[in-house]
Amino acid sequence: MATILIGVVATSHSQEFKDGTIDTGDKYENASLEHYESPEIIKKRLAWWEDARFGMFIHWGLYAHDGCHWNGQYGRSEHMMLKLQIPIAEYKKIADAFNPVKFNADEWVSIAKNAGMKYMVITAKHHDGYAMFNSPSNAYNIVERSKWKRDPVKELAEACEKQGLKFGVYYSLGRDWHDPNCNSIKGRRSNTWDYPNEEGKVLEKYIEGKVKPQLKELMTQYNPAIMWFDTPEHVTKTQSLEILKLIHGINPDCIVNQRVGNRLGDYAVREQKIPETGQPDPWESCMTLNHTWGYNKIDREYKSVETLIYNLVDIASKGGNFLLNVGPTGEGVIPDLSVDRLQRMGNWLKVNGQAVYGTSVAHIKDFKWGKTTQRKTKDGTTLYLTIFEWPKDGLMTLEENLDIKEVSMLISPDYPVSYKKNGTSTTFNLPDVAQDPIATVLKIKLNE
Ligand code: JFZ
Repeated sequence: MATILIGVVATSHSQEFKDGTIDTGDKYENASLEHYESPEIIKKRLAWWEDARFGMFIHWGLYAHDGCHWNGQYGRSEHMMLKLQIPIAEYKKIADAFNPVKFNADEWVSIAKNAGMKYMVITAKHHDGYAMFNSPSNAYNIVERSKWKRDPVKELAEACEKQGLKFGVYYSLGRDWHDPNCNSIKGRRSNTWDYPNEEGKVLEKYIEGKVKPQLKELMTQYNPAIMWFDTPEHVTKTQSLEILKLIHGINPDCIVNQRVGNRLGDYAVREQKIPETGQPDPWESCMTLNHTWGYNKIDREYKSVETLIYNLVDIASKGGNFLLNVGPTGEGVIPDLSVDRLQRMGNWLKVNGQAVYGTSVAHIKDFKWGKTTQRKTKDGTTLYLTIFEWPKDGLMTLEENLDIKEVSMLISPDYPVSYKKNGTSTTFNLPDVAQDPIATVLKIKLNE
């Protein structure tokens, strides 16, 4: 967990932001979470998750059918139904046609595993309200309403179990464009074209009639290790607490993210960005590979593998987790450009994963060549210095008086790295050029 504590900004009133969302906690970067349980319970629940560091987010739903297009119009993102104000009667036709014949759960899980990811979170229900799982309580679901009739959430849960990844589900809480009672942000984020009477909507009816039954199904059918909520918006604190208790009543080990609303949940979420420093709460940064969460056939601008590895190590150095998104196609295929990036991240992690998994924040003064992490065991502390900018002539001076037992590079463990102590600083003599074109990790075991 992050050990740096920074100023806590507490605001009790909810506030509306420019983009129309309502504050439910995660925009106040430095605000702390509240818990209904003891810190020990939460720490124990998060133990595997804090070691994992890297997970796969999957946005997959009807919007992927034609890559965020509908009837020749561009729907921009997984928000296509709202953006184009597609009537439910029309959107249902996508459901009828959805037929991801190439879907293979084991393949998706292998892609995640080869990338070095330790967990997976898939959209069980996004804002369009369509359940991508078998939902006996609500017929608007993939098993009932698609040619395909399979349950990808079940298949992925099983494949994760088989291949040793933790499995989680995403559930859109405060937005549901299929439910007549889900109101959101004065109509700007809800379905007002099918259900124009925004004032007549009763969120409670939606929570009781759809959310709770579906959460019970998700919990009992797939036993997820994580419930990843989104857009809590008008959900009250009482409702957030009821939802948490419903989940923990079925599985007390299930991790819940902050977007269960009202500053509750086990960990904080940062979206599409990395904070400047460590955070008071356990945290996760979720990010897209290109610009869109759901599969968008014209969005081909991808982050480079260098940027992605930098982001992962940067996040780890601040005590956080990286949840990196893929948007599979309507056929059920993770796009090649995504697989390529993930595979190369995995190759780097095979050599350098020690610097990421199970590490914590290290406090090295003025480390300007990259990012640092550390691992503390009963045998002492090991520092990992991930170098992205190679020091000139291979000479790297840390303003630290280090009591060193052993020092080596993970990529070339036999290369004799020498060092010289000079009062309060230590200078390492590294090769003239970087050993890894992306990042070279220097591992320093300290005497303690
Ligand atoms: C939400 C969704 O609307 C989006 O489609 C995607 O699923 C993403 C992971 O989550 O978008 C948000 C939610 C919260 C913020 C921004 C976008 N926020 O608090 O800044």
